[in-house]
Amino acid sequence: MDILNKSKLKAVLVGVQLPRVSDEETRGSLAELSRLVTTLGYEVVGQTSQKRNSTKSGTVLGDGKLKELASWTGGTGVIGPLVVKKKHKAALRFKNQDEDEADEFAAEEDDFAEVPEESEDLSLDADSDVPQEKAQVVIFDCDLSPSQLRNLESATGAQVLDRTGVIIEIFSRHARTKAARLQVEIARLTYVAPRLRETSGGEDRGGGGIGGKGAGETSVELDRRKIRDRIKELKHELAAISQEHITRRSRRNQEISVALVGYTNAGKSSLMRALTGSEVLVADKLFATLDTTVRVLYPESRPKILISDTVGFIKKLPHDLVASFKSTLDEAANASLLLYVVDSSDPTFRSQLQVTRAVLDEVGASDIDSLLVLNKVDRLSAEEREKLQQEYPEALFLSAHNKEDVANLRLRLIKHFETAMIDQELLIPYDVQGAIGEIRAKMRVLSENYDNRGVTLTIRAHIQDIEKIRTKFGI
Ligand SMILES: Nc1nc2c(ncn2[C@@H]2O[C@H](COP(=O)(O)OP(=O)(O)O)[C@@H](O)[C@H]2O)c(=O)[nH]1
Ligand SMILES: [Mg+2]
Repeated sequence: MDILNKSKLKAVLVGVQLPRVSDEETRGSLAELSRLVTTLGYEVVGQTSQKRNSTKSGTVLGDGKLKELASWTGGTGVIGPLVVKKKHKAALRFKNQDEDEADEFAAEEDDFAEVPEESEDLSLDADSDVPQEKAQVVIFDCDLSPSQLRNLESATGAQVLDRTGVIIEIFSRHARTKAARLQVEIARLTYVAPRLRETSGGEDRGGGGIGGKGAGETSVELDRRKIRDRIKELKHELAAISQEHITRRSRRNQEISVALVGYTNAGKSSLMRALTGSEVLVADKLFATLDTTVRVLYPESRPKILISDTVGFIKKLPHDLVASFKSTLDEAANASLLLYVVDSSDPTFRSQLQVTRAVLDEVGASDIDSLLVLNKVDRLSAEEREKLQQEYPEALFLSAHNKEDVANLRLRLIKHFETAMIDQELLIPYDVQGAIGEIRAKMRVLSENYDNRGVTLTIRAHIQDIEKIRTKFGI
């Protein structure tokens, strides 16, 4: 991962605190955005937030705040001709966007007039975490209209993204199955369509006549129409495969897998790293080819246990994205075991757990075994911990940062799968080739004895797997 570090783009985050939203919520939401943005591979170098009556003004922020932000990115702080440096634009581009066009258009007159400027800043100096380095990307923790996006790019000279854009990009990286990819693509196109003016120049208003455009249809309108058609097509495809999907589910992967589910910040990725060891991925060719969110439990068990990380529930998930979020949970819906991970030090974890369970039921995971993991117990007092233990007697209490806890969880996982297994003695004559190697690779060998008839192995495995080996080698 160090190779990537050098080329990481630096990002600053901007929160907007509306009336009746507490400081705590604003901070929590920004912290979540920071994790999402880091997931996308940016380095978050600073952040700021401002109290506003609404997010509707042309630049969202007040003039003073905008200047402050622009000083972090090397921009002018005022809306002028848009100049986003090309090398800075590489980070997050939607597939259909034309990379070159963003440089060409200048802000249009109507940008300024479109939404009247709001009242002046309520407090100019909300908490800022001033970056030590120049940032190339600005990410807003709210939704931005196409013209706000353009105004902000103009004033900051940086690439500007909003929360929804970030989330859609994460989902598209996590969508693995055909259905999930279609679902996310629909969400992406729905998001992109109104923002098209942004990258297509939008200069030939009312033109028409060229390239099959309808009378008076601009190129943007044409593009939008194409997108609408594409969305329709995708929806048809999606409907056609949902049937297929059900049959695929019944052919559930033979491999044993554990899926970590829960809200972002619960500690899923930390647990994943601790359970699998980050170097393993690079070392093990087989798993390096799998998606990075699936790794093998380490030290390895027999049979191997795969661990998968999920996107994680997001607090303010825009409604349009709910369907595509659910589709990214496909990994979890196919797991052999679900680990519900919660941050036990977060006072809202109970309601989060409820939502998580309900959604997993909806995606067809209700018949999967599960364990509840109350993470971050290092943050609890002895009394708090005791109370929780009474409330959740079945739960595993641990800290992802504690090696011993993680080792215990590993044993617990192995034990979980072993309860469905049986111990069996197998006599393998010396003239049977290959059986011992295959058994060792796939199963846990409890003991071995050599005598003149052959090797007697005591193995612990699923009965079907033992039968398979017996049939294959005639033993
Ligand atoms: N104190 C404490 N912090 C933790 C623990 N597990 C994770 N964290 C921290 O919580 C934050 C979110 O963890 P992460 O694994 O990214 O959560 P995810 O969003 O569920 O993948 C990170 O700053 C972690 O270092 C824990 O057991 N104790
Ligand atoms: Mg994570």
